[in-house]
Amino acid sequence: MEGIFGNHWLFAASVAELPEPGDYVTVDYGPHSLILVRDDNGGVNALHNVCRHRGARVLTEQSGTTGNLVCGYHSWTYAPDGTLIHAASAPGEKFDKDCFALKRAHSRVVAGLVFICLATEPPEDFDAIIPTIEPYLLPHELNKTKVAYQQDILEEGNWKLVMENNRECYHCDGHPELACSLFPTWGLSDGLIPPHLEEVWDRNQTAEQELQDRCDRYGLPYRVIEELNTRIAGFRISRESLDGHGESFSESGRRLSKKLLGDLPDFRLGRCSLHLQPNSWFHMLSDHVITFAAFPINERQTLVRTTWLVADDAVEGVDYDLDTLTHTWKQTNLQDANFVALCQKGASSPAYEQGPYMKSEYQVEMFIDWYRQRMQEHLA
Ligand code: 3BY
Ligand code: FES
Repeated sequence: MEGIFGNHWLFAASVAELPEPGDYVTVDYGPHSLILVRDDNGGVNALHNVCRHRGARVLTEQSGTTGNLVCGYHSWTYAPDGTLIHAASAPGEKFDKDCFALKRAHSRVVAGLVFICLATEPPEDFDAIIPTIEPYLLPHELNKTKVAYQQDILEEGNWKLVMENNRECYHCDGHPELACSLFPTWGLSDGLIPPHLEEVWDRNQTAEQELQDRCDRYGLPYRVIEELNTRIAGFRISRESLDGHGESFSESGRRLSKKLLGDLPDFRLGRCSLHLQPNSWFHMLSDHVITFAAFPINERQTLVRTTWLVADDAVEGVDYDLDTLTHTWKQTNLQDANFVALCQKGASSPAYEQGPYMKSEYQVEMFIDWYRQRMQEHLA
């Protein structure tokens, strides 16, 4: 927790989860609890959810709207920027309210995604990746989206198992719903295609070429940029084709919401996917966005929060059906949660010995490398 979550920029939420001034969400990373509150200028304050009086949790709901933040124990009252503005029966001039503001964490918003950093001095390398990733993300205009649905799964596994599982599709035979649209050949390359996926691979190659032609026409970036183990803010970004109609994560690959996001010119834009170390991944489509965050609870449990965003003017029941919109990834997440729990159980056995990674698991290795390097630096 100290070496990774205490030192790096962490994904927390998207701006759609706190659209108006005063809107807040609370997020926990192990023992840390943070309040993210939207301020009047469109920024997001990140405050430690720990009362400066006797330490009570100040906000206990996962989300809501508030003017000031009032601790439920003795009513110490804080402004949305954390300043202490009221404490009853304070001991006269000896008590300086300015010394008891809620502690702040660093926060920043990148293309509508809210990140926090618990370190005193946040690593600067995050700045370096922003110009690279923003051109992929900005066309989806997350500031003009709303939350259609949020799913929390308490996974019975260490957060690293959650991330490892996300970084490969070697297990994608276990995702029948996802395999309709997300090519299960993801992570494979020519010469590594198992016989049962050869037909899918050919379709994948054709779809990829068509998508790239379309992106060239619209000026959308699609190239895979993979810096998963080289920088402090390790990432992978790309725009990749989807199977079938190539529009969205449905059985046929057709759109799941009738409203395009932002000013996107076409539904057939595949998925713009961002994988970020240490705790998040994102799929941005023409009709909706899905954000995924892993919040460690303890060494054996992780909360995985998945949020589906649609255009803010899309109407449920008219432009999208909630069950259909969320079906593929709800199922996929449950299947993944099961894989993670199985690994936690198996790897906890004294008989466990690490086996080799296969070629299509190279991104798991990159995650491990990233983790090992960061931990070595931290321990040094
Ligand atoms: O969601 C992801 O990004 C990864 C890649 C493909 C499957 N998987 C769960
Ligand atoms: Fe918050 Fe006392 S612990 S007011």
